[in-house]
Amino acid sequence: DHLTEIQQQEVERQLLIIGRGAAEIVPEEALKQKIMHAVVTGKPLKVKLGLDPSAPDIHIGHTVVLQKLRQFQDLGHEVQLIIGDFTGRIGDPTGKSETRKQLSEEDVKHNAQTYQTQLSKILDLTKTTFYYNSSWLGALRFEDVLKLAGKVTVARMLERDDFAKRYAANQAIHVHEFFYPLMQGYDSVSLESDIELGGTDQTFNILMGRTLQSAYEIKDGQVAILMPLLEGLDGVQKMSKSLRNYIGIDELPNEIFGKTMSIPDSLMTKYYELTTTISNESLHDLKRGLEAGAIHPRDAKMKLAKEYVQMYHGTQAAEEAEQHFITVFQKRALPEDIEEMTLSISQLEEGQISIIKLLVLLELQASNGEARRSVEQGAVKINEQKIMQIHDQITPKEGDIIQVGKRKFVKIKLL
Ligand code: TYR
Repeated sequence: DHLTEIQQQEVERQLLIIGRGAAEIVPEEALKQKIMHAVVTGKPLKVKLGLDPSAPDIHIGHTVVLQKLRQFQDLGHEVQLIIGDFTGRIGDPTGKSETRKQLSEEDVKHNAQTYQTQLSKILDLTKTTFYYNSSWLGALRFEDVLKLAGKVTVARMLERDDFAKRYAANQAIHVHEFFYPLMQGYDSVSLESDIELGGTDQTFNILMGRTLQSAYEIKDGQVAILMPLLEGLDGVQKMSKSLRNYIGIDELPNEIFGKTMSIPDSLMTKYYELTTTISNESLHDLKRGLEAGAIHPRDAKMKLAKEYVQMYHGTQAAEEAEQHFITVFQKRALPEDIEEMTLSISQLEEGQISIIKLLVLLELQASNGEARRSVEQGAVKINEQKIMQIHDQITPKEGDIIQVGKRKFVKIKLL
């Protein structure tokens, strides 16, 4: 309250930007205190993000936290980017039902290198310091490790639900897996981070950092900023390399464009909010427009696809990818007289239906099994867009054209 009015406004402005899209901020009050402190003293906050280089590609799912980091940088704060070359070798057990295979030192080195180049497309490198956590974790002696392990109880470890589940199900938990959260937390001790970013699945690990900072007598422990997990192209599961439902930021422009066009309509605002730099006002307008039917989801998607190519390959590539998509889409000859099939709204669930069910209902396929095989073979298209996953949920619209193979077409009539 000894802030000037201008300082107070600045604090509010920063909180608004930082809060956008965040699933949770823990503890919220501590964030405000930290920002107030930064505004008054002019000392930037140290904002940490760790990435385990377990796969060499950054995808749109990762950019959710990266965009948030960029917002911090634009507000004058500094980023501590940890390449988890040491943690990456154990692999984060978060969300895993089995012990992960440990990566080799070689893999980790190679992946870490491609990360740095890709990250420079989003972050302001003048406000980013890169760290490799092997540089401090690798230097700990056994007695240091014992001291670290002495700060946390087994009961607390077992509070983490994936550990709890495995323990209850008599599935192995190896002791080194308990070290994962300790190592991640120790990174925050080592760098005295003010804030740590992560997806909501990182809650336990990040709060462990806060606990350990306090155990190592660092005042005002780090604040957790937890971002929602972004569903991938299938619209259901979290975007990830292993599920092949991702858009890599290093993919070719036409790939990025085409993949973006296959995102379910229902996810448009979420993608815009979390993965683009669109202003809060424009975001609001987009939301309203889509809800009111004034903006067609397809147009919103075209714009998003172009935006991604522009962000990761530049303006010219964006123009070209858009043109390419339009030409290919329009050139492909569809038969003149496509049979219309009626679909009743009551056959949908909240406007949606699984692709398998849809194919059978429209009599394009005789059975679920047949439908599944066609999707798996890449033979199913909606409005010329290939359907990738058998568990895709579709939002059918009047006039949509569903195609199986080269010859079977149906146009949807909604009733
Ligand atoms: N556990 C994080 C993940 O899997 C990566 C990470 C590693 C985060 C080290 C922080 C850290 O200090 O996404």
